[in-house]
Amino acid sequence: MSDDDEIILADLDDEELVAQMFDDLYDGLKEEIEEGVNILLERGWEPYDVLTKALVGGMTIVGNDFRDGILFVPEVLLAAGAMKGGMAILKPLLAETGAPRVGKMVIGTVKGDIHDIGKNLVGMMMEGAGFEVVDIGINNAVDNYLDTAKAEDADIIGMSALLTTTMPYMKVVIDTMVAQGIRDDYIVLVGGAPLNEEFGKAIGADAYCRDAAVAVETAKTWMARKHNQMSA
Ligand code: B12
Repeated sequence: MSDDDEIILADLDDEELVAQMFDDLYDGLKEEIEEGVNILLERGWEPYDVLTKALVGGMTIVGNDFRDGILFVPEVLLAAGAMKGGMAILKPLLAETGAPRVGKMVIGTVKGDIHDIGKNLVGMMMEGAGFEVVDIGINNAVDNYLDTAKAEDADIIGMSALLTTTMPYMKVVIDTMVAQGIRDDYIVLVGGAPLNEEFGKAIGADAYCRDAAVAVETAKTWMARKHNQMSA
């Protein structure tokens, strides 16, 4: 095919379209990603499937090539921008479940770290599951977490870190909570690609969650425990 031949996304079948969306995400083509998301939704795809199969799937490829030195920061930023375009369309749909408010979460990326896609995804999924989410953005110092959690009367503090150099900051936040005698006032959930279960335990978090779906399930379980404790 010559470069002049436009690919008509709507003419592709689902499998071809998702493959094309992987390419478009890789190339940072925001409008094409938004169009692809809309087409899949029109074809009856669940918003969650569009998110995980088309967008997160595409971002995984970007992540691998970034790791291997094939892609660089400017390209990854463009890909992230395209991903966010698609996520913006899905956000209201994921939040539209009409579920009763089951708890409140303050979520943010830790100090020194500006990665926010995973955090945003967790926030969206939590909202979709009926949680109220207060997003404090990126690069958060301990006071941002604790002041907001107090002001908002939150149940859960969620911390995200994507760098091995920033993940230890989660312990700073938890240690500060212990020092202030407020550790048990909140459920602390942590996540981000370089973390694991062991790290979560070592720093004193309540749970490490490998992805947004696990975050929702874990948050629900811990909220149920909290309610049981209160009524006991
Ligand atoms: C996109 C990206 C960027 C973008 C970020 C854009 C943005 N708005 O977020 C840009 C280009 C800015 C960037 C910059 C950098 N990046 Co970067 N980046 C990535 C990349 C490719 C993808 C991350 C991502 O969005 N993944 C998709 C989301 C959906 O997944 P996720 O974040 O893991 O989130 C899921 C789970 O982890 C979990 N989760 C996440 N957070 C939370 C929070 C809670 C509370 C819970 C419960 C769950 C949870 O649920 C999420 C959804 O399922 C990763 C590669 C990778 N494999 O992760 C590198 C990566 C994280 N980056 C890396 C590096 C080195 C950098 C830079 C230092 C590069 C540089 N030389 O400047 C800078 C750092 C800037 C800074 N100070 O933060 C390295 C880190 C290596 C390390 N050992 O620390 C990685 C691993 C790439 C690599 N292999 O080299 N990056």
